[in-house]
Amino acid sequence: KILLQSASRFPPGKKKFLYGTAGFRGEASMLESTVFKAGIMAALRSLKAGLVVGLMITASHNPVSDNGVKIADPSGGMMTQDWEPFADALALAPDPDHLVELIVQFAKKENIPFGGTQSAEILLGRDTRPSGEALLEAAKKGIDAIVNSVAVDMGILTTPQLHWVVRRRNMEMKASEFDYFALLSASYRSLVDLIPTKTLTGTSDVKLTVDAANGVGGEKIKQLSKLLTGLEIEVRNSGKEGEGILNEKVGADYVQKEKFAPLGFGPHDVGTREQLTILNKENGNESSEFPVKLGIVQTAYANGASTEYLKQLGLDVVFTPTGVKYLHEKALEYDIGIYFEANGHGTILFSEAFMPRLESKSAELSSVTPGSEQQKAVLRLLAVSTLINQAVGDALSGLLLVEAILQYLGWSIERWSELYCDLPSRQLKVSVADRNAVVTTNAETTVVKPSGLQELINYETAKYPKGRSFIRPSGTEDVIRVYAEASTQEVADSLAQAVAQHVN
Ligand code: NG1
Repeated sequence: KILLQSASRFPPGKKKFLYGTAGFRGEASMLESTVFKAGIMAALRSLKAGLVVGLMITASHNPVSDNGVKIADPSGGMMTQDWEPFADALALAPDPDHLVELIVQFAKKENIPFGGTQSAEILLGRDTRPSGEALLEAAKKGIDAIVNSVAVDMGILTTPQLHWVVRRRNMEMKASEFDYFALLSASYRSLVDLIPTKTLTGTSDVKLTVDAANGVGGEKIKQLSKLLTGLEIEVRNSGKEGEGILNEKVGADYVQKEKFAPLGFGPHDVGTREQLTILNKENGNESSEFPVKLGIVQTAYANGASTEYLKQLGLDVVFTPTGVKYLHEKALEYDIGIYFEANGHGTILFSEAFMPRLESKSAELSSVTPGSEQQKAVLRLLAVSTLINQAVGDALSGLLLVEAILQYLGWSIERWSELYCDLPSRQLKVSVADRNAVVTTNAETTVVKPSGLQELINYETAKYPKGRSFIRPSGTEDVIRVYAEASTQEVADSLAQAVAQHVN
């Protein structure tokens, strides 16, 4: 009855949303009913697991007028894909009666202790979008509509922070925002302290300039930097009043897709590219004495030159469709699984089986050969495992890791970016009536539907030296994305245009 009453206050909007690449996303003013339903979903997920789950209100790098909602599973990862069809069904429910019927059926099928004594706890986070507060209220109403569910408003957080807090709460470990920053800064310090000679910096502080895209990260990185020693961080596009608009000509996604430096950065600033291939070199040495199954997971958007470079290093590179949920799942198959999307989303996972091996090796070496290079290498890996956010990737922890590695190697950022040269590429978006008319396979590199379209793409691609091109429906915007890569920028642009014409 409570559910029916609440649901009638959140009638479905005109627009239909599906749980896409990273949850439900779209124009903020259309999302209220969907976010309410996501609140219900999150409560059911928590009831089923008997653990804490998270619900995040964000649209990441999308425009400020958009918003979105996604659920963090008890592990701290993305919501299990098994529940996505149910999420879609709820979102599409035409009226409160259908909604309640769907929930009751699903609870039965999934054995969810619905209406019993089992309780649910859902941690809510949101980014700085102005629409966030009202949408968070809608999520709370959804949670309140499920008996014995408690919503805990964590305030403004980054998505990776919320995922981390959920993971740690369920591990019964300290899990406040301060604990997160303290862990990152301590792990960073351990890594820097393990550097034999500081070839790059000498004794002076290292200075980093960060583009915070006028978003939630601006304030958070300032808080983190207060705990860091030996590293000075200047934040540009911090999100403060008057600094600029969220994601407008700023941010990693903008830099990667448009190939411009963010606003506020000029020709004298370096390091606007997201490139984490160096991590592979750091971890890539397999020794038969301590075998490590290491894998790199990429998507089709990874520059072809990065894939070639990784393969030349003898590393195992595999591909999945776009979206952290897919990359993460694949990376879990390795002792150390490294995954990054071309726009910077990603992290490193240390498997549950591998961590105890690493810890016992560390204990063994500290008694047998304390201070040896081998012991230090193991300590470094342990510090990496706590510095990197293993719930879901976090640019804040990623940049500290990169910084520590560059210092360890005595490399400048220029030296790093010279490791290999990206192939020229171009990304375009094409608006179509129904983006779901395009169906792909082979990690999104081959079009299955509409028939004949892949042949046209092949025909265009074959005309250009080193040409590679694919299309796919976006999971976060109402567009078909076109990607093209070729030997020169001009050629990559022409190939992208030619393929886009066929999509049109
Ligand atoms: P879609 O809209 O499905 O392409 C985009 C990004 C993803 C990921 C998600 C979630 C590209 C090509 N796609 O997904 O990498 O970041 O948004 O934020 O960059």
